[in-house]
Amino acid sequence: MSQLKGFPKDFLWGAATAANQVEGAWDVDGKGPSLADAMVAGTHQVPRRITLDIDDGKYYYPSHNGTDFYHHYKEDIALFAEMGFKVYRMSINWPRIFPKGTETEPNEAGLAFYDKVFAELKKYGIEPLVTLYHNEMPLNLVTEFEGWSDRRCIDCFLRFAEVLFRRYKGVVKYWIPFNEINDLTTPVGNWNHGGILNPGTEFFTDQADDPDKRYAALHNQFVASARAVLLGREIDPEFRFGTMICHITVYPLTCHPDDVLLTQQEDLLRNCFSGDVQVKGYYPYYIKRYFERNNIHFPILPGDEEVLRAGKVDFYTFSYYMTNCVTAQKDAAQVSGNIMGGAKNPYLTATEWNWQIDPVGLRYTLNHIYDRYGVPIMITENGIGARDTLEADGSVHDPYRIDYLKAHIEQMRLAIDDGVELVGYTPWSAMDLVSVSTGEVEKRYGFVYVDKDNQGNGTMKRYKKDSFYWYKHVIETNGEEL
Ligand code: BGP
Repeated sequence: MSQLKGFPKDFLWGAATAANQVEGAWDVDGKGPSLADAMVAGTHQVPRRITLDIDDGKYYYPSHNGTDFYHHYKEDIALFAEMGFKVYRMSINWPRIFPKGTETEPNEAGLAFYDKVFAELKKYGIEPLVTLYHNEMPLNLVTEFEGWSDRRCIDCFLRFAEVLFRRYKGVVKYWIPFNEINDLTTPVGNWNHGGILNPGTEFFTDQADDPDKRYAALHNQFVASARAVLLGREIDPEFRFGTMICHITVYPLTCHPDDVLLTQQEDLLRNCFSGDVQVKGYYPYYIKRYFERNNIHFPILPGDEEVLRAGKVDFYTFSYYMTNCVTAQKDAAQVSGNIMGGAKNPYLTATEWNWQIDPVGLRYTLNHIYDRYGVPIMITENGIGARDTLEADGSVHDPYRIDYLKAHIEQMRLAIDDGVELVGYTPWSAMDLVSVSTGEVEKRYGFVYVDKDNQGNGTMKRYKKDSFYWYKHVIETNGEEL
């Protein structure tokens, strides 16, 4: 591949996590509960229960101790540095800073934790990429306000953002206001993206839906994001903001025009709409018709559209795990996905959790996105959830993870050669953590193995997987040797 252009010299190699999935320490140093702390453990077969009254005696809640980054951050960041990370994507746990979300003064002990994390990253020259909202809404805002469907959340969020912007000016440059903001285009997004628990919802995978409320929540997040961008730029003109889209690229299952048309509609609604609002700054024509046809109504207040236009983001980021097919046929075999499944692609294999593996689809997606927006792109999540075995000598052999990442990085390189402005890559995940959809730790994603099982047993000791050494070499050679 040496005749290809190759990765730019300053390419941001690193990896990602989210606070609620790694930190643990859910009630330590003044932290309040987040909605993630109200999700009971599950598995691929057993759905995660949501309990507003957290009852540790009755249920096991995996985020309560996560993989204990809170007490291991020094050791963990040293491991990230050993791999040669240039960037670390992390989120800030909102209720660590505002335990209920409605306070006017932040919790100093919570901020002190992130001061230490950023100082540690700085020590190794690792650039932080900070997500402000990654499923960490204070639980109080869920019960008091019905989550993001209530506009008052916007001001609560802006107070949180302002505290961080002022404190970490000159420390953090890259911000992502909302993780996978398009998850609210699906009913499964109600709970952890919207903080909405409709009557009748017991389980994460099977939620009662009220589209008016759900799209009101999404609108409020668009406004909150745009206002955060405007405020951030006022505080520090050096700040750069990105959208973050859960990009589930879709193909027509057949070339029947009905399948092709359905695929286009699905792509516009799930993948394009939210990015269009955040990068282009307005609601696109097709979504307005979608709302009319489906009788969806929610308030857009005077001034909102101006704010969306003014508070556009600077760069585009997305998660990429799989692609799915779309068809008008009713009996097509199905596969799973993080926010939605789809029809099975006969040319692809899938993971144990039935997520289809499609590296070439990543090149296709990168070209599609760059053509649409023409702004710098980062892939902020990409990886494989798999069962790993810790050997007696402390080694972990994970050739399937190396194969998955290698195949995707090859396609990134081809996309760069196509002319796409890809500036960074933070695969999921830096270290083992709690899976969102199933609550398992044994659905492992990390380069670093953490000794903890699905029931919370284990020493929390860290071990370097084979993929750790492999990725270190990839970074050392700037993607030349995979
Ligand atoms: C994305 C989320 C991540 C992460 C990932 C893997 O949708 O942004 O937080 O968890 O999916 O999914 P899961 O944890 O369900 O395996």
